[in-house]
Amino acid sequence: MKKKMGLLVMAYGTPRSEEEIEPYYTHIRRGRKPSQEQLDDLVQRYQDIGGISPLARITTEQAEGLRDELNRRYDDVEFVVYQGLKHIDPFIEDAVLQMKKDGIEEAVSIVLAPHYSTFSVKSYNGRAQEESEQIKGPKITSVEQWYDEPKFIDFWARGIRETREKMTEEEKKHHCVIFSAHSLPEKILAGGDPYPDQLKETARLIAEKADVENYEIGWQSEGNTPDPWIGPDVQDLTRDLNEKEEYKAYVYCPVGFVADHLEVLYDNDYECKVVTDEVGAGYYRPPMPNTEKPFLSALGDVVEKHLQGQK
Ligand code: FEC
Repeated sequence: MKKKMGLLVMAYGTPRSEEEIEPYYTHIRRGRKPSQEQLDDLVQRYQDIGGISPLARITTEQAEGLRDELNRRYDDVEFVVYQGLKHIDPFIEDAVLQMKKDGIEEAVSIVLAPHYSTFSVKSYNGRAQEESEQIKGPKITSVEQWYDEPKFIDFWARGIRETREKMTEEEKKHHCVIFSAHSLPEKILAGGDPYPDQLKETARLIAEKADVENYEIGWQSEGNTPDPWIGPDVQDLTRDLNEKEEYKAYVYCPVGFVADHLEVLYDNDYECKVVTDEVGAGYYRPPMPNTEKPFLSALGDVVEKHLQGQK
């Protein structure tokens, strides 16, 4: 008989209806309700990308796709998938509890975000471990990072090459690729957080693989708080580059994310496009990993290496 193993796939989560926006936003703000103005602004951004985010559907499909990928690879193990979300149900704790109820004794967890930070991946993994300790639940081992996974790098490199094919001859000669991840408060840097260096390494590997001539690192989607956030912000960066270099096009690669969602569809496709229109340059963004087979295969490699003790 096959051994059953829990596959805990953790992700940010998104409201599934307009009514869920307020509780979701309150959870992101650690229980502080947003003001009416902040809420209206967020509701408007969701409306601008079509009402709600496609993230809920994509996360489910990614989790199921990874389960299927792993079940194809292992003859002696049956992976049973559980989705655990950071800011909406099913929360990470709900998923761990469900595994326990289902009699799962051993599980592997992965966060659908490539770069490790104390602010993000550490908190996902910490919540899963804490819940499992409290309920004497399944023994969970966690993947911590996968920013340099070869098939993940190949995915973006291919996207950039294909994007270049769509450019005019002038754009092909004078363009800049901007690799980005979600900004975080600058205070994480004081503790030596590896997040910025991991983003740099992802960018270096992709740029090398795709023969990118000019590239920069930027940060995006910073929160609405008084703290200083890691910069440069991708919009400011574009304006600065335009003054210095006069690129004819910019290729935005939000490699810190893995799906089409608000932070990409609004912050890149709308906000960055406003800037490229303003400076008269072309706007390009290669497709996100979503449920593309090579990406699911990259995640499969990550979990397999982790189970072999290599990651
Ligand atoms: O619904 C969707 O389509 C978008 C979902 C979404 C993803 C996402 C990813 C990350 N965030 C990270 C950190 C922060 C910090 C704050 C913060 C605020 C928001 C707000 C929304 C939101 N985030 Fe998010 N993030 C997504 C959505 N995020 C909505 C609130 C409104 C706004 O500021 O725009 C600031 C919290 C505070 O106020 O104190 C910090 C990080 C990631 C990438 C890693 C991951 O996926 O976990 C880091 C997707």
